[in-house]
Amino acid sequence: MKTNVLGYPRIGAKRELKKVSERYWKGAATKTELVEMGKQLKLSNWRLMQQAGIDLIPSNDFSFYDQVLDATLTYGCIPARYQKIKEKESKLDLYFAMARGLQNNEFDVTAMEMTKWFDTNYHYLVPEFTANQKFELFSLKPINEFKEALAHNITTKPVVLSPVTYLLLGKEKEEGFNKIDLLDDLLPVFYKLIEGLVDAGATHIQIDEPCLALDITDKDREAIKKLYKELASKFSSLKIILTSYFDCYGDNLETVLQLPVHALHLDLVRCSLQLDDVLDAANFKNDKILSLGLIDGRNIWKTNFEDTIATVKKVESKIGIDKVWLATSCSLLHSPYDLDLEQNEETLPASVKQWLAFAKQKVDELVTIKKLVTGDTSKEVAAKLLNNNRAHSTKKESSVIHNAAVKARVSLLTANDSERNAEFLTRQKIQKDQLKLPAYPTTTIGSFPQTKEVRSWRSKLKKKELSLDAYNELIKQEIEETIRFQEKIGLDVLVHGECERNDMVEYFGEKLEGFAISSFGWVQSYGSRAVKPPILFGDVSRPSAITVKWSAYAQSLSSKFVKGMLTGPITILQWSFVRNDQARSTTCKQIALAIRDEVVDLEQAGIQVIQVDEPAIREGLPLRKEYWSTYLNWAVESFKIATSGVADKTQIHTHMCYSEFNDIIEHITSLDADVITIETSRSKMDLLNVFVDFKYPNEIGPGVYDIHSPRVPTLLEIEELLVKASKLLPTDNIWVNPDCGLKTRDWPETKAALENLVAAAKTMRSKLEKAY
Ligand code: 39S
Ligand code: ZN
Repeated sequence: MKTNVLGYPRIGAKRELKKVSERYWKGAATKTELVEMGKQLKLSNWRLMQQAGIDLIPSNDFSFYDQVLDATLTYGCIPARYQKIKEKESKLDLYFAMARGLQNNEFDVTAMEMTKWFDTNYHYLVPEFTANQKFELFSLKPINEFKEALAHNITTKPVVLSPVTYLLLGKEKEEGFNKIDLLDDLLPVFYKLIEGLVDAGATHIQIDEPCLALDITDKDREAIKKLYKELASKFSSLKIILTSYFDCYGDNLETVLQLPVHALHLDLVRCSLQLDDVLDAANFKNDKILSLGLIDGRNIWKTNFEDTIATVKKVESKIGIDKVWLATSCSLLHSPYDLDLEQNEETLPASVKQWLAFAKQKVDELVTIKKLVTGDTSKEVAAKLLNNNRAHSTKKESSVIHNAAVKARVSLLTANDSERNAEFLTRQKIQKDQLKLPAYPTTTIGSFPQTKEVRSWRSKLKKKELSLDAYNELIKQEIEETIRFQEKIGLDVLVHGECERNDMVEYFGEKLEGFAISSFGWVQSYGSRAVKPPILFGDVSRPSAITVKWSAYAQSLSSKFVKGMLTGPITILQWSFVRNDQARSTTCKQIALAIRDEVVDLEQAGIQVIQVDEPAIREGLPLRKEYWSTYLNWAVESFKIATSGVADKTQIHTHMCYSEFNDIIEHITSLDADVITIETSRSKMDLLNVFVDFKYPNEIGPGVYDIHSPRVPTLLEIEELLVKASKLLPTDNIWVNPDCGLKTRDWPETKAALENLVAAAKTMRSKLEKAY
């Protein structure tokens, strides 16, 4: 029986890679320093797994930015706009130009598009294909990393992204071809890569094929059959580990079981039922090893040893111990590094910590379970089992988890609790009378630039170098400046700027009951950016108001309306580490009730416009369509629970990013927010069409400038977008706002862009006046 780790986190236990990358991009660190940091991080991961006794240690799971972008370089699929950079710059600088765009005296190119990696909070860079796409083995990273480990006497298992999944994750940039038809051109390059790995001494290769967790077409399945058949005939002694994760093989199982691979990996955390499907399948010939993904790579709970041992024994009795591997469910990329670093009892008490395992602890779990299954009778291993049992038995009854009042409140919810009093058209009239905003009202999405200075106050507060009073005073000043700034440039609905928040989810986790907060539990979000998801371990409630003080203060400064800003229940659920001992729908409703109380308190404090953000609603969708409606029903209900406690005159806004709304527009509509702001500027308003076609009845703020780029949009560009929107939507329903929050931007570009935004809205208004 082997232990198999699918991938390891790579940003460094204390985000070392972030720090050196950002310095390198600014010109403050050398390429050598950056590359050396990469080497150190890889080596320390390999050593850790080797010393723990892991049998299959991954390589090529490291990345300076993103593993899909790495594959783009490996397969030489460089979009034409980077051709000049490719000729003149190093591969690493070309790579960063593709990841981040490049603007200097010589070059001006945009970055590749980013999107969510399956249903995770990780973003990958989307490959771009043209009809005549050419491929070449351009970067030898997988081979070099294998050799790098070998030089330290560590034989690794290279992890490569399958050419089929690679194509399916990419985007056709021209009409008239199907990306999967590019496979014939890509395969020779892929085989050359595999040959290079085999020549370097690789015996096992993990081929990641996560498209097998999605609904794919027969044509895609044929492509997969062809790939593995050819691989087996070309590399007969190579041991291929076919790896998919995040969901069941489902409809693809029959295909998968025919493939001539050495081992088949099963994500048994996300889909435990598929184990029996595989063992009972008519075409399961017991010719493959099963890699049992029983250690959760996406969450931070300790594995239940007893349950895991029982599963392994069951499989063993059917197919024999030599056919069973024990594995992480997916790459540990989505886990934080090391629980041992957590020493802050106040934010992460021992009572909760005893239930947790981060990446390093998960490696130890794998090895321990292997020992337990293979008859290790040492005292040390027996003690670990005892501890594990104890931790799990305390969980069922623990008073820090279970709160009867919260459970009762959820069970007493009625349909009434998720409906506003009047329907939208009535509310709209009341709100127009109440708010008296001009046509094309302007607003922002909520956050203003989070400067280094603001972050340093929080860092000093944590280190007790700044008192809470002094910190609050600084926050108040920052809010006042933000309000004055917005008044000066003439925005209509203001925001307080959210400078008091480290993150839109972690901040609420810190204030709600039922959450714990780690100190170093960082997980890569994209490139050098990371998030620290709060740990939702117990029933959720709100001990006291969270944002009211700041919003009320901001409102007291201005005669204009200040919008209250909250994160919605679905997004808090989706971007936290969530308990696995109760249905997510129940947990989501608990959060919804806490947010509802906050919404009501904001209204009580005189806030008339309240935004409840739900950027994660789409990525929460199950990977397979058959489960969508169940999810959407409780997600929509949760949002409505959170937002329906207010009077009709109170205007509820929501905001969503990653706006592919085509297939969920009906549910977006049923959220019944008075105003929705969405990301549309990159697509030049194309994303609006779905709202238009569906005759979306409520008000919309289609984003008119791309905040993910420092570039300042011109007045004319914004006006053009608004003219386009005004032809598609009733004037009464249009808002004017940026694409998303401004927290990653700097002040100068923010000011310039918002000035143009306000000017464009004014131009639109004057056109209206002329028309009447
Ligand atoms: N998921 C979540 N949870 N939140 C989101 O906003 C998003 N947005 C999308 C999708 N998923 C999300 C992703 N976008 C960042 C920006 C955009 C993102 C995701 C992450 C981001 O900038 N993250 C920061 C980073 O990687 C960390 C944010 C944070 O928690 O740098 N900041 C802390 C704060 O403001 C500071 C943490 C820190 O770096 O308090 N402290 C320094 C340290 O510990 C000291 C600070 C200093 O003195 O400068 O060394
Ligand atoms: Zn957004």
